[in-house]
Amino acid sequence: MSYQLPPDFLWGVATSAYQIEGAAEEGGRKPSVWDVFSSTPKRTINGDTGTVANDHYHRYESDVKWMVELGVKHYRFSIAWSRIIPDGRGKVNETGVDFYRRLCDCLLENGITPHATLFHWDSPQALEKRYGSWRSREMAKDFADYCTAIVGRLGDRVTNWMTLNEIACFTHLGYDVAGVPQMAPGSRVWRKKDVWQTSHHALLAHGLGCQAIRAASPRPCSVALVDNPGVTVPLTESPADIIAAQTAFRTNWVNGGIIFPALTGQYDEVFLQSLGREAPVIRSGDMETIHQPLDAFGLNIYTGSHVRASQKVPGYEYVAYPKSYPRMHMPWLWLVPESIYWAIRHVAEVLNRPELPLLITENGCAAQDEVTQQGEILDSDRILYLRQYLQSAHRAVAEGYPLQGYFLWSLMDNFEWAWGYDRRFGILYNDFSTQQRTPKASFYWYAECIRQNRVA
Ligand code: IFM
Repeated sequence: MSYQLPPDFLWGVATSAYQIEGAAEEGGRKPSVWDVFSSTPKRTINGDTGTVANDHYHRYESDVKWMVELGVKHYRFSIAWSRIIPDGRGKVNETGVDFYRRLCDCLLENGITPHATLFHWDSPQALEKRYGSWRSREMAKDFADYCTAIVGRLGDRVTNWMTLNEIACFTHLGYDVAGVPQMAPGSRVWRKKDVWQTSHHALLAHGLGCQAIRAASPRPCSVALVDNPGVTVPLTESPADIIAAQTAFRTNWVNGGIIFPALTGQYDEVFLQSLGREAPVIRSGDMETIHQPLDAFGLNIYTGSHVRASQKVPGYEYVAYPKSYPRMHMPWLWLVPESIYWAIRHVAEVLNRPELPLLITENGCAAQDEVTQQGEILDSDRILYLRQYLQSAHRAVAEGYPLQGYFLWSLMDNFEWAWGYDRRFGILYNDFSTQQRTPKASFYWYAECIRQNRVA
C-alpha cells in the first residue's frame, strides 16, 4: 500500500500561545489564569511556567523558517486573549494585535496558511477575579466580544478560525477537583453539576463566538470547534464489537455532554439521564445557540479505549490495557492508532454528521528524547507512533470519510501545562537554556511525508 493522500490534503503543525510565546509581561499583555496557576508553588513540575517558554514572541520569524524547511503549508496557532483584551473585557490592546499581524504576514509571505484558535486555555486572570471565569455565563458574552475585536482586526489575513480548544480540559480538569490534585486553573467546585455548568458555558461561548466571527469577518471564512472526544475502538472489527464501540462512544468520558451538543444540538439522552441531578441548568434557547452551522470540525486525537460486545447490560464492556501494552511518555498516552479512524467514523455514523469536513487538529506524542554525542535526536519511537496514526487517517480518507487535513502536535517542544518542560511533544527539539531548535529524526520523516504527499 502506498498510503498516498489526495492532492489537496492539508499538512500542518500546531502550537498554542501560552505554550510557546513567553513575553508574558510585554506588549501590554496582562496575566492569564495560567500565569497565576503555574507560578503558584507545586502546581507544575519543577515549578515551570510559560513566562519565557520558547520565546516565540521574539523568535517567530525563525520559527516560520523552520516551517518552510519542513515544507508545511498550514499552521495552527492560538491567540492569547490576554494580549488582545488584557482585562478580559473592554479596551483592545493594539500592540497585542500587532504581534499576530506580524506573525500572519510572515506566514503568508512564506506561503503558509494561518489557522487561528481563539482560545487555548489562557483566559485573562481579571475575569477569574471578576466572576470565576467559566463558572459564569458572562464568560460566553465576553468571549464573543473578544472574537469580534480580533476577527475584525485580523480577518484580512486569517480566514480559518477555530473557537475553543478541548472544552473538557479547561473546564472539567480545571474545576472538577474534588479529592484529586488540580491539573489546571479554575476555582474549586465540589458539585458535578457546577462542573457541568462550566462546560455548558464554554459551549455557549463557542456558539456566540461563531456568530461573532461570522459577523466581524471582512471575508468569507471557515469556522470550526476543536474537541478531544474519548474515542472508543472496537477490540475486533466484528459487527458486534463495532456496535459496542458505537454505543459506548455516546457515554464515554464527557462525549455526551460536549461533542454531542455541539454537533447535534442536544446532550445525549442516555448521558443526560446518567447525570441526573448533576446535569447543568440549560436555559431556553441555549441549545440553538450552541448548535451553530460549522464549516469544519477539529479532532485532537492521541489515544483511545478498546471496547467489545457483552451479554450484560449495557451490551458492551471496556477492555483494560494489558500490562505490556505500549504507551508513550505520558500516563494516558496509550498507543491506539485506530483511534483516528474510529473518531472520524463515529462523527459520521454515531453523531450522524457524514457531511461535516474534518481536520485532525492535533496528533503527536511525548517521547524520552535524547541528544546523541553528535547532537542528533533519533526519535524512532515518535516516528513509529506518528506513522501508525497517519496510516489510520489514510484509511479514513480511503474509505471516503471527509478528512481534509492533519496538524501534527507539535512543531517544537514546549510548555506542557502541569508537566512543564519535562515532557517533549515537538519534532523540533528545544534547548530551553539557549532556545536553540534542532530537528529530530521525526522532523525529517514528516518532511518526507509532506514532500511525497503520503504516509512515508
Ligand atoms: O499540549 C497539549 C495541548 O495543549 C492540548 N492537547 C494535548 C496536548 C498534549 O498534551
